[in-house]
Amino acid sequence: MTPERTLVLVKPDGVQRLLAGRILARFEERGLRIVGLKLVQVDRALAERHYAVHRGKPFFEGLLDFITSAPLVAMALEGPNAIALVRSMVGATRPHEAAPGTIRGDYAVETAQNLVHASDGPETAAEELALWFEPSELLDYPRDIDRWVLAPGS
Ligand code: FUP
Repeated sequence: MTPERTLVLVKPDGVQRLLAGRILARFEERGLRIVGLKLVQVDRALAERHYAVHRGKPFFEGLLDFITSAPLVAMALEGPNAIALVRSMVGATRPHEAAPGTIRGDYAVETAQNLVHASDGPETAAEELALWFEPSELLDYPRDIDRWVLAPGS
């Protein structure tokens, strides 16, 4: 099938707790490829656009304060069914409802500091990737990448 692309953020709590590499490794170990990756100090305008769906909710201002408080890691991941796959690995929004084995289920206890953001559908993935990455920052691999990875030079 055609691979999908999705946006994942390791939010400031994840970077602060030195979990960015461990979280990225989970996605790589599962079989997703990195197609974009950067450390970002988010400004208020980007934060407001990213969380526009939550404008007016009681936690909105706190969410903006949190996401702009310190650098985060933004990544674009690619693979078959990447959007749903990543969501299932991240776990429920409220960590006490997140299954053990998910990222939030293994590392988080607070909803406001639940480590990771992941796009929740094809439309939001496309919108969020365009919001967080310039087109030139999203890279392609050779079409025969599996052969290239498994048997370099052959
Ligand atoms: P998710 O898609 O799982 O990241 O969850 P949402 O888009 O519903 O929420 C985005 C972020 O808002 C959460 F990661 C944390 C914050 N939030 C709260 O702080 N309180 C809430 O009741 C709901 C969400």
